[in-house]
Parts: sequence; structure tokens; C-alpha cells
Amino acid sequence: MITALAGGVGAARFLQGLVQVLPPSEVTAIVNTGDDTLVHGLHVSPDLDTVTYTLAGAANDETGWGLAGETWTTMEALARLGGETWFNLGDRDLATHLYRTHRLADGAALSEVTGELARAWGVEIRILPVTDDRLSTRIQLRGGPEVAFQEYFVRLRHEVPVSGVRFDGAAVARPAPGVIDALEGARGIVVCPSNPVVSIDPLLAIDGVARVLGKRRDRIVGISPIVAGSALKGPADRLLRELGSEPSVTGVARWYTSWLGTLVIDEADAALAPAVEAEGVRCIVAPTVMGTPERVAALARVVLDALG
Ligand code: FO1
Repeated sequence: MITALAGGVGAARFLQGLVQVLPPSEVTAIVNTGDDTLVHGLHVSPDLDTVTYTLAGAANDETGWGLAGETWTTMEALARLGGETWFNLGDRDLATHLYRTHRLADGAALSEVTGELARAWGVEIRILPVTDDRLSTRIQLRGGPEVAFQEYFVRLRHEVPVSGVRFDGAAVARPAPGVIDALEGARGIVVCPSNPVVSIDPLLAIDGVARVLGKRRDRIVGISPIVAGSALKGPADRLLRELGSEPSVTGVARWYTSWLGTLVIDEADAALAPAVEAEGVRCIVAPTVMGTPERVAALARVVLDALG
């Protein structure tokens, strides 16, 4: 069994590669829920849905989130009513949020609903939310208020400087059923090329997760989400800089130094391999930009080889 720590788009693409080289039944993804939000009273789980839709081959490849071939009739009707439309919910995507919200209101756990949605989409890997309890990433804007994650990410287009991040609810949230077992029992743990600050850190904030990772260091391989000093998508580079690290593979190694065994960095960063190793993290240089399915599968093979 391979267990992956996953955020949204970068993780979903990597998992697509992993299932090209491993039977899906041997893969568990533990997914961030700190981005979850209530929109018009509906429970939206962006990272869980991005992973599910991508593995189902149904994701919108341009945005990375939502469904391919989506229509927006409901949003247009909502705009006519003067409703809030900065967080876009496509007509078909809405069915997922209606289903999830209804099942949660009926008393189902988020992990159960996630399994039901994955099965409905024919996704064979096991997708686990890191917790069934409330977890809410909060962003402290520099010189401004603290806002909910989606307000920072979508409404403010992550264009504003940040001075802090916290994971509301993490102190009392319990790991979802199966999460700790999946980390303790895995042959290897993969840290997907996700944002270290707002996708991977929320997972570590959940009781027991960091403790298990600390014990399994030599079985953990990560892929840097930073290539040549920039994030391929999203604000990981800026967040690392704003929160006192650096937007480089060295900064990523330093961020994860207490538990990461190996970091895979892109060929563009080969010169920084000694600096990564100086952080106490073994370094492997390989093509990491996931441009084609073949390249993603090759990256997955590099990671599996690193795990021995
Ligand atoms: N991202 C956007 O940039 N704009 C949107 O309007 C938007 C809507 C949306 C709806 C459902 C969903 O599952 C994801 C959505 N996202 C949107 C993406 C998402 O908010 C972020 O990419 C993740 O939270 C970061 O991993």
C-alpha cells in the first residue's frame, strides 16, 4: 500500500500517474479539508472533489477544479437575483455539493460520503478526508483582517500579502477512520506536489499525523511543488516567502525537514541538490513537471523507485 498526502490540483495530477504504475487498490490518498467551505448553505470540499473528478477523468483540465464541459445556468440565475457569485459552482458540480450536504445533514461522516462519491465516479483508489471533523484554514492578511481560505484564494485571487496561517478546529479534530492506519501500514508515503503551507500543513495539524510521519521518515518521499523558484500553480512560492522561508526547493526541504526522508526536485533545480541535502533531506533530481500522462507516470516511477 502506498499512502499519498494530497491537496488539490497538483496532487490529483500526480495520483493520475500513480495509478498508471500501481493498481488503484494499492493507493490511499489522505486529502486536505482545510479548504472546505459553505457556499449558499452547501458543503463544498474542493480538494476532495478535485482528486475525485481528476481520477474519474472528468475534471476541467484548464482550471484544474470543477468538471469538464460544465454549464453555469444556476450561477447566471443567481447573479440575476443579486446573489453572491464570486465562488463559481457549475450546474453539474452542484449535484455533488447537494448530495454531500444532504448526506452530512442525515448524519453521515464526510469520509463515508467521500467514499460514496468516489464509487459513483468509478474511482478505485481509497480517498480519505484527513478528518471528519471541522477543519478550516484561516489566512491572516498582512495589515488586514483574518479571512477564510476561499476568501483569500478565490475572492482575493491570492494576490494579497499574508502574515500568518492557522487551522481552526485542528486542536480538537480527530483523524478520519483509516487515516492513521494508512500512514502506519503503508509501504511508502508520498507527499504530492501540493502547497506545503495550505495543503500539507493542515494534514499535519490533525492529531497523530505528524507523530506517525516523524516515525516513518525513511519511508517518506515528497515531490517539490516549487520548480526554479516558482510554484507551477497557486501561491505556494509567495506563501513560503511571506512566512519566512524561501520559494525554492531548499525552502521546501526546510519546511518539511523534521519528517521528510527524500525530496524529488526538478532538473531545473539540479544545482540545489547539495543545499537540499544540507537540510538533512535526501535529494533526487528528475523531471517533475507533469506535462503529459507519460511524464506523470515516469515521475510516479521515480517516486516508487526511491521507496525501494
Ligand atoms: N477556484 C477559483 O479560482 N475560482 C472559483 O470560482 C472556484 C470555484 C470552485 C468550486 C468548486 C470547487 O470544488 C473548487 C472551486 N475552486 C475555485 C477551486 C478551489 O477553491 C481551489 O483551487 C482550492 O481550494 C485550492 O486547492
